[in-house]
Amino acid sequence: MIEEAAGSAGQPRTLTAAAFRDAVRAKLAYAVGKDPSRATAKDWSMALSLAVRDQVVERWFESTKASHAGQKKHVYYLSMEFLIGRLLNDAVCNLGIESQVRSACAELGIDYQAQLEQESDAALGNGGLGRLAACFLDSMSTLGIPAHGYGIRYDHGLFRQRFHDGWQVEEPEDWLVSGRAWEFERAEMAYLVKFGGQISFDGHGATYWRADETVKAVAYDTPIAGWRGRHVNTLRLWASRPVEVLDLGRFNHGDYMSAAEKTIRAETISRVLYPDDTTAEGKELRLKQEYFFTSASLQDIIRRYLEDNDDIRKLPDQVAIQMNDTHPAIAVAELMRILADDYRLTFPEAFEITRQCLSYTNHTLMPEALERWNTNLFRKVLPRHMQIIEWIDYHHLAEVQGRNLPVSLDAIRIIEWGSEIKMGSLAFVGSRRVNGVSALHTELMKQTVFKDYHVLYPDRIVNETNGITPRRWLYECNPGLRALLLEAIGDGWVDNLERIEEAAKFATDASFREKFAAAKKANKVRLAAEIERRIGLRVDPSALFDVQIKRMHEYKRQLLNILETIALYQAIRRGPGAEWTPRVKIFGGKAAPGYQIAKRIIKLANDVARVVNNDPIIGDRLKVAVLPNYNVSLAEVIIPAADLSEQISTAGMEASGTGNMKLALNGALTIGTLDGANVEIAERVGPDNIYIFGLTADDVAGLRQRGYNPNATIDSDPTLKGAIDAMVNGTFSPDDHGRFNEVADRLWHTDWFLVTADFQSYFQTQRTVDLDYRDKNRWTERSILNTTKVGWFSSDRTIRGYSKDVWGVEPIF
Ligand code: BZD
Repeated sequence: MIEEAAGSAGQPRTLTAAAFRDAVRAKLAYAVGKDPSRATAKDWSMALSLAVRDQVVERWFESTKASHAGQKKHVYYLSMEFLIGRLLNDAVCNLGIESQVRSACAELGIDYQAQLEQESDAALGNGGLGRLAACFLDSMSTLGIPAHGYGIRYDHGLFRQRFHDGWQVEEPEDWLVSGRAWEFERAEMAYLVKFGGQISFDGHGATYWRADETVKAVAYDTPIAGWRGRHVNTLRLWASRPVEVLDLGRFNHGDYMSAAEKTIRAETISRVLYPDDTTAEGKELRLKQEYFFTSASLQDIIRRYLEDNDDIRKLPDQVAIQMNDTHPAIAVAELMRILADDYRLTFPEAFEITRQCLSYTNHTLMPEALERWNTNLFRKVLPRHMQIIEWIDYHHLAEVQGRNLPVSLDAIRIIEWGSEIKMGSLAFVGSRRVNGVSALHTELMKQTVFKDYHVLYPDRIVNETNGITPRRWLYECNPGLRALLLEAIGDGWVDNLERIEEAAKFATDASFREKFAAAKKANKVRLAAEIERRIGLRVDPSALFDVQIKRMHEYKRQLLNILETIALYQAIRRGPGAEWTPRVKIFGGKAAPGYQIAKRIIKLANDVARVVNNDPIIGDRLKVAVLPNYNVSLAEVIIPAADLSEQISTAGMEASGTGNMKLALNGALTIGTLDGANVEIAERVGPDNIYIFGLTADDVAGLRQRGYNPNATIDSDPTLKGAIDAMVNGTFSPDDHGRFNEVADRLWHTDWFLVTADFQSYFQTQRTVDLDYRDKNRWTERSILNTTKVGWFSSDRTIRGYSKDVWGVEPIF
């Protein structure tokens, strides 16, 4: 038993280093089964994690009791993705036991940092959407909002990216292989989920669904501790299992393969995360995944509700369910099905209750990324839900027809032309609130994709600008800056990030500035070492570190950055003697495996890097580091080291962005378009501390409507033309001159993402950055102002917004 004094609520308990050291030893022996002399680094890391986990578990029990006793409304966050990353340091920091843990490690002769790196990343997400869900879990626990996150326990998270000759190669990710300290399997918490089959009615109001496939959803729980361990919520992930472990009959007949067939079929559902952040491939399986986790979660929510309540009609008093994008939008039909078929409510009653419980967050306006399901496929997999959606569509249209409003009925149909179900429409119609993720994005939702719905339900759309947890994205990943802030203003900012502004007054204080610059430099040295370790490239830590880290996508315009790199390279070659500001361009990001053009752009980045980095004329004036396998852990090393943050999407296309917030909080200045949350960042840091360039969302819409001709732009801009020409004349691909022809052709002919239209403005702005970076004092001052002015972008603020505007919930303390 660990010796500790029980603290009062909200107070960290005291845990001695010696007690913790003994606990780790005990875990190593009795849980891992190893003697210290034979233990590997992995074994120690497991023992350490298990000992820390014990500390979380006690608080977890208390939180569970408190949320039951408080009888407060509970939040259920349904998300196909939770990109939580590593958990050990997060738990240690949130519990406030870092010094004890570090001392214990020192006494045991193990290196804490090295232990942290043993843990594999839980990469159960593609990008921003999944990471947002993870930040929200941290904030809900920190604020004491009783909540569950519900998702899928994929055997394989997002693929591992390797470069082979500069091309992206995808390898399976296997985060579960070496055991996981943080989760608890709940074999008893299992629900049946059905697919396919027939629906019949008994003539007395009862409906029967005879499915032709049934699987079991088994729960795995991970406790999520908030700041100072004040409250611990649960992330419950579902694994898909067969209902019967084995077909013994077939097995006994020697038919081993088909005996295992059902198991394989069932387990396939939670096998992989779809590595696609635009369109879903493997359509049927994806639909099954969506229904699988939504159904299990709703069954679980209702079971929990009925533990303390007996009137199913009052479900909305206790339950707020958030749909993270449309991936769980089938919840609209599933909740109605449960209420109508299992609890015998009428459809109108069930629909009202459903609409009171559910809300929906939209993360994209791109038409190709809005989910649609073919009705034949849908009917085959979910026949009962198809009937319910037809009812909702009919009922909702009838409701509108009676109101004589200026909307076209075709635009608000959920089922389009009888052949496709628009999941955004289903989610909208079945929700209490629908939110966008930045002010601009929400405005555009009202004006574009949800224009007609907004006329019908003018109060339904609300904005909740995204946020990031300052625990992971400053306190944990940037110990140097953390220490400086603690010394200067105490720790109030960690759970009230707006208080970080108290340090703004030090922006002109020479000694603070020096320490701030030193912390940044140390982070750059750390990143430089990581770059060398990963790709063998040596970079100078005093150069400007210019960072673009995000999924590879045409609208995010990595190509604009690469073209600027080429143009800069050409300019340096033409005049190497001029005064250049040394720059390291750092790229990180994965492309969806089927997204050919994005993969070619990765190849281009690597080809440009190879030529630039090996050109003796260039030397340290310009280096290009394309880092493979960008993930949460790598982000934690890159972000604290960045000087310049590239947020250069085509205006109107990035819903919000959250990397922009993380980088600004860690003192990087943004170069960006007026897109997504950049707009709100610019308002807060002020025009002197950000580099805004290019077309606005209105300009983009206007230009596209008028018809843009990239030809004229390219011909009139020799810098741009020179860069595009170099791309196609073999400068970077001597082995295959035609490699980038298609990339160039798109720029010349359509340029949907307006790379060429924004190039000149971007290139010139970068040259201003070059000049500004030379004034180190002034740059540091502006960097400090970035860190101290973006406190509003804490996900705690975002969660307070959802609690008030969307869920109607209050903290339990
Ligand atoms: O969501 C992203 C947006 O592109 C960002 O602008 C925004 O900041 C974040 C959080 O709101 N969207 C995604 O990350 N989308 C996906 O990852 C995704 C995954 C599967 C299917 C479709 C989209």
